Amino acid sequence: MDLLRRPTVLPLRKKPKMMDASFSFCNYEIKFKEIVLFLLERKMGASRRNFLMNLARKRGFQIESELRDSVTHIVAENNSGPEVLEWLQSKQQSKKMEFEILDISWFTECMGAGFPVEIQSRHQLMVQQDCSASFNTSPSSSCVQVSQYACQRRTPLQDINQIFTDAFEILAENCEFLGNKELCKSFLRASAVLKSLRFPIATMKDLDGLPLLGNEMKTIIEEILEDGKCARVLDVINGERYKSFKLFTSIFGVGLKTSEKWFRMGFRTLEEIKNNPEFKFTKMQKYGFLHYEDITSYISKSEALEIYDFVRDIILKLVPDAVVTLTGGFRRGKERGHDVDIIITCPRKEKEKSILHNTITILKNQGLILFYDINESTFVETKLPSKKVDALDHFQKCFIIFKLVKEGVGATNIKDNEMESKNWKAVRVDFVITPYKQYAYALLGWTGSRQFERDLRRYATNEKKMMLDNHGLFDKTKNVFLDAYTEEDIFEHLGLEYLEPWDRNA
Ligand code: DCT
Ligand code: MG
Repeated sequence: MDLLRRPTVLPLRKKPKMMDASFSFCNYEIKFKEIVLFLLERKMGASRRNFLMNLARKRGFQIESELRDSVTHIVAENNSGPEVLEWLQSKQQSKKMEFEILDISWFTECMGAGFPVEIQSRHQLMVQQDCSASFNTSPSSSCVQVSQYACQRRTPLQDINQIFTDAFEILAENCEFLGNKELCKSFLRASAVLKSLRFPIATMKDLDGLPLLGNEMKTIIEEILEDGKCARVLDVINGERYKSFKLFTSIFGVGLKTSEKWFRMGFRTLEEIKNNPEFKFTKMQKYGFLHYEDITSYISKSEALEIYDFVRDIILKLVPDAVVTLTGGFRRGKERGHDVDIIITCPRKEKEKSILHNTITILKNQGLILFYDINESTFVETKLPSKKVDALDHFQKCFIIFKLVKEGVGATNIKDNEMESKNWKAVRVDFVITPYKQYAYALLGWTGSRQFERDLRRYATNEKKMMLDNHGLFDKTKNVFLDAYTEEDIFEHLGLEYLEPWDRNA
């Protein structure tokens, strides 16, 4: 890990020449007027600090020996973000706290380049956020306050602990492929805790007070801190079973059961399966193979918005007061996704019922549907919410492979069988249609993330004696369903502070 390694660019001098900071400052031309550096002496030592300060000045950087208001960049060595904050807290004489808190690796790269290099997340010990707020909380107490439930933590998109969370998610996925649900859950919960942190884990001490990180998780984190990788994760990703399951489940319409069957039959590649005359594929799988390349490539936010705008216009012409919302990952602020999730309702009772079939007919007539599968509603209003955290909802929905024409949706006349000279892309789109009364619950459920939803349901059950799913919230103490017309209403029923969709990226 960069954070732990001593920089190799700058050698340690045994006896650096001690210099008066202000004197040497005057001797060199200031090339970079917008930034003022401050090197933290803690764990760096006075002599090394002096040497580095002098070097920076020679390179045209402004550098302060004291922490003054003019400082824009604080650089620390072998310190974690919380440790720097702790030190800053002890020096609270400075009111202005709008600086970057960076690892020495950024400084050494600047010295090597001879100019201030772009700050990347790997350089940041603390992400620039409301620094004064973090400043008021001691690092250890802020750790203790991390809730075990994602619905009580803010989890923005930027994940500064990705090196660990990626490892946990691979291990979770592997457990899912092996049918080990409990361990899968543990890895996902641990990953979600780390995703919510606003500082990178740099030492094992940074884990103090964090929930859901058992010994198994800590061993993995320690190994990554030491080696930058984890042997167990590498074994998984190179393993036959994981590779095959990843491949098979990437086909539209193929789940764990089918993957298990194919794996047991000895298949390892898509070609072996696709060309096997003995196999009977579902219609969904056939289209999954046909559009495999497109479907497994990412959808950009602009592509998602293009489809959403196009579909919404059609629906609003049919039912002017319909409510059409882009949900899923894109609503949480993601720039890329694997599908486009659209949720539809209408305040006029039962008016939503005609929307799906009419919209599909229009899209089909325009040649924009490559495949679709409608699941009719099996929703019963009086039914209690499901106890299973991963239960699917009963709303009417449609799984579509949409033909997104690259010059703009619907801009040209599209005929079938245009597989060559392709000016379009097959995109997975899901429509969900809900009665107005259940819309807020469905929107909350479909906004995700999946882990956020799981924790929300777990919180409702364990902490509130309530049952939550995509259809509603049932208060077991009062024996009533709680009405909600906005997501804010639901958070309020649960006694939770409202979290915006972009803070639900657990
Ligand atoms: N969801 C649900 N019921 C389903 C499928 C999904 O309640 N049958 C919820 C969980 C998350 C959300 O809807 C969106 O699901 P995905 O599209 O799978 O995830 P995403 O967060 O949108 O991410 P991606 O970019 O991979 O689509
Ligand atoms: Mg999605």
